[in-house]
Amino acid sequence: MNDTNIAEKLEELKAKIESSLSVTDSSKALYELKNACLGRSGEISELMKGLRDLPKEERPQAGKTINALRDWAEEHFAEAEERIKQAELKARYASETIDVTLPGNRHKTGAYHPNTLIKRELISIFAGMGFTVFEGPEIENDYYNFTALNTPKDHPARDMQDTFYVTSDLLLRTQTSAGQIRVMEKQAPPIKILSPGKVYRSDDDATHSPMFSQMEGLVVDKGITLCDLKGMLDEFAAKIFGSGVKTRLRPSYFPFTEPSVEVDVSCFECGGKGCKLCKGTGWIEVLGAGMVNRRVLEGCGVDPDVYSGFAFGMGIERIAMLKYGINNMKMLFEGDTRFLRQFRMQ
Ligand code: 2NL
Repeated sequence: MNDTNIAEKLEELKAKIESSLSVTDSSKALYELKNACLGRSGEISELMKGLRDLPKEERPQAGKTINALRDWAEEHFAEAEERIKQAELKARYASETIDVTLPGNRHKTGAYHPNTLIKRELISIFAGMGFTVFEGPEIENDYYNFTALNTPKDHPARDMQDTFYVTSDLLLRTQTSAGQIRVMEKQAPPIKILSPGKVYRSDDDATHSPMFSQMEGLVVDKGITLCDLKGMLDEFAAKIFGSGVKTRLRPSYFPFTEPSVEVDVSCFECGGKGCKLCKGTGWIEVLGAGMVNRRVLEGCGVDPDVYSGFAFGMGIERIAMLKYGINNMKMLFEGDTRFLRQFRMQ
């Protein structure tokens, strides 16, 4: 090998590198090409090694030329590296692009049971009037469920409510009043409590379920009258059924209240003119109430000559049916999701 020989070889190599770089488009191929050219046993290193075979005086010039080629090659590889890196990044960004405007996968959401919706609405209305919530046990004893509510063993009112007994003394509460008696025993007036919860009666037909939900309220203080009950009911009726809805009291009977009343609201469907919902009467019965019987107050250690109170109780299912236009009570107990999902309202 001599000088001209080397110069030719270098030109050849240069041309080869140029044409190879122009068709290389992946960093892996570029890496291999660079190794073959500039690596430890690459073509340029081999040329350097070949210097040994040249006559001594030619070596410095030839070495300079090879070094120049190495510099040239390194520069061109660096350029190609940058070009390929940018192209690969661009391709990666393109392939990983996410269209954030595409609709997402909807998560299925549940719905609150109508009973839950009504219960919450009632609690919110009465909480606004200063009531606090008290939930008693579902298994009660005979005393709290009956005796304390002026319904002793031989009292005919016991026939009004067929009871599920657990033992001869323990039973499934037939009304949430049992829990309210516990509060009256423990707490001195003024008392203003709301008792929501499940109650049980051995009744089962199209309009009665052996388990249903009740909401009771109790107010005891000095000077409480039936007018206070009426005023509170008016406020309640307007809030739950709409402003303009009035209430009407009709005489009734419960052993635990005296006097006792049935409470009707003016029909929110027809405004009182008479329609299918109110069966042409203009009124809809929604709850039972009354002044707490003095025997009940006495039994709880509350002096009926100093204090008086009113109490009311309503069926949550009944309110739910009226408010949501449900015509079959069984819908509220079957758990059919086609029915329940219609209450997805939050
Ligand atoms: C109805 C009627 C009523 C009461 C519940 C009550 C509670 C105590 C004392 C006196 Cl601690 N009374 N509760 C009073 C009248 C009626 O419920 O039809 N419920 C579904």
